[in-house]
Amino acid sequence: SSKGSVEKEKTLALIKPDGVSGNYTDGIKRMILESGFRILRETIVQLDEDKAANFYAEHSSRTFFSSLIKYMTSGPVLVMVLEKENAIADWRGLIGPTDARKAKITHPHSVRAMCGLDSEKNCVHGSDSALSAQREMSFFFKEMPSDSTKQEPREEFN
Ligand code: RTP
Ligand code: MG
Repeated sequence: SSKGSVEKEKTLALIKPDGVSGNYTDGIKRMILESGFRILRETIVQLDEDKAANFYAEHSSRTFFSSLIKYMTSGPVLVMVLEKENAIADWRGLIGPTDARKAKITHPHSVRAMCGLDSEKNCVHGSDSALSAQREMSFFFKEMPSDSTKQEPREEFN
């Protein structure tokens, strides 16, 4: 607004089964909070094959798809909604490149450098666009506003 409100953006973050079982949850949350995100929602979920396949439907024709589904259903995941300005791109930046081996070299302070193993077992997920963030937040949190990843604070709080 004219009184200088900041439009905050939301994104979906997910700690994959290797991140949860490897006890990286607290370290990842610390990185999230130290980077200025608020954690608005969180829940632990055990994905079944149908839910994992739906979540990663965009990759259904890829050679790695069945391996990805096996990985994502191998144990519980921790799902979070993060909020800050530029949350979608900033969370993708904080997690680093898909291949954790590459992350350890090129982005040594990234989440995937800390807890990932390779191009599949990379310990975290982040929405890659506003459309994905909207879809993924309502996939896990049915009461999330489905129209936008942005949220204006109420005028009286500005
Ligand atoms: P994510 O969706 O999980 O945040 O990861 P991303 O955008 O960095 O990578 P994406 O291309 O969307 O791939 C989704 C997940 O599939 C697994 N993968 N395995 N074996 C492989 O070559 C391969 N490539 C991708 C990873 O777990 C990746 O995060
Ligand atoms: Mg992706």
